[in-house]
Amino acid sequence: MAGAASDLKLLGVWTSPFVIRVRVALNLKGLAYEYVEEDLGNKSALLLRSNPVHKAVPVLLHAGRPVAESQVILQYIDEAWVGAALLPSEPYERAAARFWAAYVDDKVGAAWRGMLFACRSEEERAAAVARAREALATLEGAFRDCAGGGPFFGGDGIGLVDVVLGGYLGWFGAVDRITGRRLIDPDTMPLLAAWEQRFRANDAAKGVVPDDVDKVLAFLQTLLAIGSMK
Ligand SMILES: N[C@@H](CCC(=O)N[C@@H](CS)C(=O)NCC(=O)O)C(=O)O
Repeated sequence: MAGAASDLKLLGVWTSPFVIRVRVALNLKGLAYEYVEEDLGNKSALLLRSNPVHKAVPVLLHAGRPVAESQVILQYIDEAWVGAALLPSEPYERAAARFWAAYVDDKVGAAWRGMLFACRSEEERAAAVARAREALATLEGAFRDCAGGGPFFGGDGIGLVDVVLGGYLGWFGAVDRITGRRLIDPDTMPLLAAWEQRFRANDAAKGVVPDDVDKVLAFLQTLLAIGSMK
């Protein structure tokens, strides 16, 4: 163990997919931490000092030392503390999990920005939604291979790919409301739809993955007003 959990502070924003994944991982490890909600329109001195390169959340401070970039933080948590492992122990399986986690942020993450923050018209939003659906359909196939018959990408337990994708679920609900159609459509993506239910119901995700669509949509307006997440 690298240090006491009471040494942990997380700078975040409650809707951020990147923050949510870290919170789920901390919960999975059973680590207590102080959560500090940031205002992206008025970033704290601690955030600016802790992540001077990107000035973005999440930042995990461990005994005062900052770790930035959510996927780096996730791997740090996995290496620094025992408990439920996010990454498999077998090198090939670790590589596969890292591949799909990177894919989620490359494809789903880019589409997420396009669907909600960077679209200047409904046509642009629709194009981003189509890109998100395409990426999710690919992940439906990946789930079969990664899960090996288990309930999660990580197999029997929640793993790296689960927390990385799971962080976006609150926003998917908002997109569903805006477009009037499910992004993770149970008819075309039955494995992912069932996975979503299991992920949301897990104790580590409860209270962390937003489920109040109205509240998320109201927060979207705040973020758009300050020009965040472009
Ligand atoms: N690649 C980063 C992305 C982090 C990111 O984009 N965070 C957003 C919140 S969702 C942020 O803090 N943006 C700063 C801003 O909008 O000024 C990660 O994985 O941690």
